[in-house]
Amino acid sequence: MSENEQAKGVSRRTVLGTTAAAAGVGLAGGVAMKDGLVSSAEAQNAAPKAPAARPAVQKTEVAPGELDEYYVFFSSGQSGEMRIVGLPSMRELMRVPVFNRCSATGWGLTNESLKVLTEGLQPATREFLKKRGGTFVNGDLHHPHISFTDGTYDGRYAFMNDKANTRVARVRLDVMKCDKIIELPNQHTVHGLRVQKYPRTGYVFANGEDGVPLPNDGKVLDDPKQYRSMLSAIDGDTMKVAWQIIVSGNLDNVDADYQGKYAFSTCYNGEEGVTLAEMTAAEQDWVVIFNIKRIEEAVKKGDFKEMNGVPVIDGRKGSAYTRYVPVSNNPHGMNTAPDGIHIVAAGKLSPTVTVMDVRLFDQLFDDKIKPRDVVVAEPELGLGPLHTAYDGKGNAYTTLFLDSQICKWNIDLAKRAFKGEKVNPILQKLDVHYQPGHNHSSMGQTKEADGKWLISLNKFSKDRFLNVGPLKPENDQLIDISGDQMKLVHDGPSFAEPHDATIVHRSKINPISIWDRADPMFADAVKQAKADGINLEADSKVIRDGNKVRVYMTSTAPAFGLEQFQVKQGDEVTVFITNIDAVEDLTHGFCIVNYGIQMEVAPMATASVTFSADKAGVYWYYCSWFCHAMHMEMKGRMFVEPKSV
Ligand code: CUK
Ligand code: CUA
Ligand code: CA
Repeated sequence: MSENEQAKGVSRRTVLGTTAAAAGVGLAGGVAMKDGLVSSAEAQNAAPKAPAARPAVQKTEVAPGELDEYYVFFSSGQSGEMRIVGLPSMRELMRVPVFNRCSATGWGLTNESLKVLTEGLQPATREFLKKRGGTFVNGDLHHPHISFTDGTYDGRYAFMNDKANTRVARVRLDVMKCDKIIELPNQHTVHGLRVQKYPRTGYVFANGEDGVPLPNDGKVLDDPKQYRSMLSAIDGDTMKVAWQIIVSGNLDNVDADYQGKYAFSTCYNGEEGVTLAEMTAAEQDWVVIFNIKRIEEAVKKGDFKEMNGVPVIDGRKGSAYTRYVPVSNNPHGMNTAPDGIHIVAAGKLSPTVTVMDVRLFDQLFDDKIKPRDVVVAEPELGLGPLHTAYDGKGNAYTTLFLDSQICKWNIDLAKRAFKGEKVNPILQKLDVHYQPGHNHSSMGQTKEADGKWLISLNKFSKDRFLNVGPLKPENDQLIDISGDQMKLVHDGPSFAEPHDATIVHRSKINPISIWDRADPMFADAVKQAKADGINLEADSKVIRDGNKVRVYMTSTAPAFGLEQFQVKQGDEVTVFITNIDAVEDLTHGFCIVNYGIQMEVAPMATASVTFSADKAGVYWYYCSWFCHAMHMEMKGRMFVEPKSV
């Protein structure tokens, strides 16, 4: 046994151990897993032997000064930010704070970011957060997805969910900053998130994973029969919830078709249970299909209940707006193939994935066929299938969490096998290290899938990196899929914890380098300055307005417009910094020592921060971005005059 196999064996035992414990309390899931073990081994034996590893055909090295070919928009899970990584180098290029707070940029501290973080909160949440600094400080960002026009990325926005506090955010790809965050009303957690691919985004679909009473005001507690889960459709242009639809069971992952007609979600809790034992008790759960046109008509004709300002439609079993396709117990991933025809739900507890043909959905909604008639293949791939990616050449790549493998299989062969032909759809299994969740192919979630690269987002890294203590990084592995066989080419550690990523060709993304002074991001600061008779790009001045003090200053390397300013203890102070260096990459920062103030001011941006000057004394402020040979000297003093007694 090689070291890797050993490690894999250990991890498999560990994870199966958990399941075995579940089986111990009498779970059908445990049985399914046992069956899966046997059949997975058979499937593996039946798979053709992989030929000897051929050399990588694609260059993975990006030499100094060279640029990557792809952007990867990575989630960071419970870190709450979005990360931008270059592919194939796998170099981390940027971190974009979204649901988290950021010490470097001042996200969560500046007025501009606080506006984004607070304006989309529900009134009750705003009240709840009053004693907690006004915003959530954590988030759990799982699914970053890029806006589409006509089936491919249009480079406008990235949308993403916060599983922790039921929010959906939008990042502008021209400046790589978050400009909108909304909290979804009526829903409890948002897990799966994907966007409408056609004709454009359009809708952002956000899955509610956990059911709660509606309204969730404490009148109903331990009565799960009254709990509801729902899908939200958010208008990506306005970032307002367009409608919500209540489902039977719950919702895990979601995707949309290439025709603009349907969205579909996996449900792992058809049992509507509240414990592990209950959630895995049944033989089957389902995929729920949403008929977008019918739902829009329902909203038009008033077939909904308005809750917290949002039309909420009843889409539970028997509804005209949904169909429920039974699949093996506790499915997870939901992925549309770039052929625009096939969608794949991954089995998780079942060693199978279920392939459906979206062209059959019209007939299903017209009740001309039965739900299971839309299933066109159900290949058995291995243990713990979670997510599927595509190469645009008819092949699919499914992560096998328990087997620690990527299974490459052919959709057409799987369909033929489903019809009874003696063919094996499995083309190759590749060991990954270890326990993959999502995987992603280059442009693979668009009709322009190019079949070049795959990344496997592995949950465990164990022995793959220098030991950094009990908390280990995850391991994002790069795989060359351009040839007949997958080839592992790079291990990349990442911190807690990417669930999902989107690989976008660089030709689709065109960020600017210098802020436009008319940018809405600092429109409020511009407005306030105007009211105070200040020209932000030229004036450095202190304006007193009762006990409110507004300090305006420019920053141009290596000096702030003010070398000192004076306020009174207890004043509410707002400092506006405008970086007037219209020079690419010449970012300044503004930090006030011992006052907990720090923010980024990129070229031609205005950033502002408001605080209460509660401590009297001398406080130096300094530029925190190394901007000039005299950067250390780019500083000044804030005098806080003590309150007279
Ligand atoms: S989920 Cu984490 S591995 Cu949130 Cu897309 Cu499947
Ligand atoms: Cu400005 Cu350092
Ligand atoms: Ca279940």
